[in-house]
Amino acid sequence: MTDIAVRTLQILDRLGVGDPFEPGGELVSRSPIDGSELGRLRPHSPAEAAEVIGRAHAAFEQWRVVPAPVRGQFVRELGGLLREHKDDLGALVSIEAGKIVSEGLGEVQEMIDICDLALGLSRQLHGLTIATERPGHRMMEQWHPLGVVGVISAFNFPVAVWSWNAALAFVCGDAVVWKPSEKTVLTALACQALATEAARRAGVPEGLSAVLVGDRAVGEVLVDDPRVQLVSATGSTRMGKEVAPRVAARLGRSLLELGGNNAAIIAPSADLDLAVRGIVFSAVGTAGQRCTSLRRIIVHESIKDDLVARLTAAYETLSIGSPLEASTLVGPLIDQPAFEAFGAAVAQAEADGGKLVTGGEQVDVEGGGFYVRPAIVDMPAQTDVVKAETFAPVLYVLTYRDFTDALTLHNDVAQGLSSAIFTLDVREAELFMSVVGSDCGIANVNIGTSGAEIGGAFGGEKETGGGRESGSDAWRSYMRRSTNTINYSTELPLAQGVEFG
Ligand code: UN1
Repeated sequence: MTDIAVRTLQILDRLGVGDPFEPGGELVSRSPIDGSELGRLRPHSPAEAAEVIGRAHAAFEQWRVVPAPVRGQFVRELGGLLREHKDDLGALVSIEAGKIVSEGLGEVQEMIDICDLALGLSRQLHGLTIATERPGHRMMEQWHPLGVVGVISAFNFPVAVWSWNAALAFVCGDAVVWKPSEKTVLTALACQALATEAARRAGVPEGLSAVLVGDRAVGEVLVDDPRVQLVSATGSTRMGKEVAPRVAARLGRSLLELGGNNAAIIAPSADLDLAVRGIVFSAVGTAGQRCTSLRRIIVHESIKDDLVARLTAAYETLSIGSPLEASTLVGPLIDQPAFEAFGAAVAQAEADGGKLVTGGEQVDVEGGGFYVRPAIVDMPAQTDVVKAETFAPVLYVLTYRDFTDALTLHNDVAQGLSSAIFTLDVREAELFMSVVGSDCGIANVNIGTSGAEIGGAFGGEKETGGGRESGSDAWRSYMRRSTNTINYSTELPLAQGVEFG
């Protein structure tokens, strides 16, 4: 057993998971830090998955009649347990997803934040009272619990994505069945152990929160089961294009958080010191494996050389290595296919006439794993490879002269998640956020594309899928609306002035 495997078992034990491994299990759990096997797990069969959904549905029927502020106590307990176990869960995220320590902890903090938000929300779920045209009548709306919410999540935010959905869903009166990425099952089991303990403390019906271990076959059960009212899926656009039509075929709802191809415009007036820091964090943080990672910069021709020189200098000082080392800024890619996609994207960009400015090569780190030096490629045009999302740290540089051309380049990709502009010109900033500016769900000024906080609605347009999670009014996706008209008069006036009899 490797040191990492031993440490993993100790963490799992402290988080209340125990030893989840079964020799001979079909699902292999690995750490990208050194590629080593942590253990094997037995996946759920499709029949078992259907039973889990059935139990969640039965739990929902009890949970929906619990008053929302009382439901809030469940997420209050969950938030407390996450605070208590933040270090262990953060370390497990580092071990299983390869995030540096600070980002592993940051991800758990994001879970704590959404629990706080959901707790407050449990006393604020509200509908409108709307003016009615009929005398002696009142019209209003109520928001009712929806049912079982199926959550499908990716490896790169192995715990936070579940919590954005689950914390809201629980206070909204729903049950949650979660199918995590098969690359990050251990962190999911850890969340489930904490949710189980929180549920015990808060007196929540058994089975309200459940995890399905397995690959696509198990995910398909969740997608196809009519008892799953909402499927919230985070992952690639390819996955979303498979999930959405299947859920739609049974007229279920889906909430999609798919690929991004996020860009930043760097205008001549930009504060370049600040821009460089914002760009580097967004482009190389999480080794470029966030859906919000910065993948394109569109820089004014007058400052391009200066900016690229500064970025190159910053890239060349990046410490790349084990994410468990305190000094590391760039950890490993998740696996070999991710590494191959990185190499292929850089090679294709060069074949398209791009000039590799820095990085692009593999970095040997003792013990193994797929580590790379983040790449910057200066592109003559926005070619197909630039328009595709490569889930790795490749940053393409594009140049503009007129601001309108920058906006056109910016929006000329299929994805629409996050975006940024670095400028001190208020007209450019406002234009960028206006209807004719960025077509993304997130448009930032003088900060990078990644690292959104949970108070805002999170999600994007076009091939990003249109869903919104986390803050603002995203909770509405997890409830159903009932419009009620009440007549407290002795007459029966009909709407639209209709006379009948
Ligand atoms: C993702 O990569 O799936 O804004 C989500 C951010 C994080 C969420 C990323 N709060 O970068």
